[in-house]
Amino acid sequence: KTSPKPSAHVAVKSYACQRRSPLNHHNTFLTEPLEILAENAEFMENEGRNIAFRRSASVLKALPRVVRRMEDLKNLPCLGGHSLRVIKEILEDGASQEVETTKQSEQFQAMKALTGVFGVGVKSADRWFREGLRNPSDLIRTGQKLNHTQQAGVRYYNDLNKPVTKKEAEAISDMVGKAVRAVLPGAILTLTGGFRRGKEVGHDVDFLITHPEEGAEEGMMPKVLKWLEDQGLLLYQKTTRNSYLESRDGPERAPHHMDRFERCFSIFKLEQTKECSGTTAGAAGMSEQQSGPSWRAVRVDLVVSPYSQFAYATLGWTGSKLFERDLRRWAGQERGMSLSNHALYDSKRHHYLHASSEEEIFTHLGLEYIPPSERNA
Ligand code: DGT
Ligand code: MG
Repeated sequence: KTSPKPSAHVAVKSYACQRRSPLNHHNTFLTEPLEILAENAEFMENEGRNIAFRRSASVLKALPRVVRRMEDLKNLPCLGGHSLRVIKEILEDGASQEVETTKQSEQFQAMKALTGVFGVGVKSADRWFREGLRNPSDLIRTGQKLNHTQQAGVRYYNDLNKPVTKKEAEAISDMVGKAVRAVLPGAILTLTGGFRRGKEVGHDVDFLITHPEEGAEEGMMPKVLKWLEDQGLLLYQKTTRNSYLESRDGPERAPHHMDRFERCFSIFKLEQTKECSGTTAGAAGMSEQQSGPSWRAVRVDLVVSPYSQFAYATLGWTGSKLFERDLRRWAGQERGMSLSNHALYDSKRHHYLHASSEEEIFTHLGLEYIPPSERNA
């Protein structure tokens, strides 16, 4: 037997789904710079580098105390040479040159501003950047061809880049709850995403809808949307159809990250109380948002799931993104299973594993249960 590790060194597991990652941790001064580099790698479409920096940051989030010396990082998984150099520089000089240069770079700033438009991905943003465009006003000024989503994204740019508070999420939850119960009594609405993990603010509000009677949920999305529309609560909506049932290959064949639930990307019109309404004057060229400070636009995602898949859908939509990614990786690499937002498939025994709660899914995967508030990997 080997002697136990000195108590100064904490053991941290290598998959994010094996760790507890609280919302508030001790090493923000290191994780934020690493996440800047991750984001920049994302803008460069360097997925390997993006994930490497995200993993490094995530490991530091799970530590029970502040990192003060490089010594403190001994035996920790997922910390590559590049991340270690960045951490060392921050510990020694208070900042990393590479991170500071990245933050100041015209490309990083432009990519951040352009991908900050709802409906704009890295590819379009990069093309526009290379054409000399730097921000959403440039898109309008130069008359770029925008799809409906991007038009809404530009129109509500300021509001959609303002963090959504928990209070606002609760107000929207009340509205959606009313809509859901009005069109289908007995339907269940769950708040997912970052707010379910205990975040105080978010970039959107995520919901999952189901009904205990299997099949009753079918066709409810258009009805919910019509109800909301009739109340004047929707500024924008785009529904993508559930293609799970029609799919010829089962979920085990579908790309892991792919989700086939009926889903609606929407923008809500949220009435504001006097004290929370700041100025909502649009940026140059985005003048349609002049209805005064009485309301704001909020991004809302709605997903409808059959009851039989509800546990998997809940787990899949609660995040964080890295936690989800590692759950799927764990399932595949360590268990020979395939996990999606719909189901868990045992590839060795050739069958699906039923689950009616998230706890059961963790058990199927041979993982200790991690509550949503500790999935902030
Ligand atoms: P934020 O930025 O405050 O809204 O933070 P989150 O964690 O709520 O992030 P969000 O809203 O982008 O996504 C919530 C979770 O939903 C995320 O952790 C994974 C899942 N998710 C988001 N988009 C997709 C998607 O297109 N397909 C699938 N399968 N899952 C998704
Ligand atoms: Mg969210």
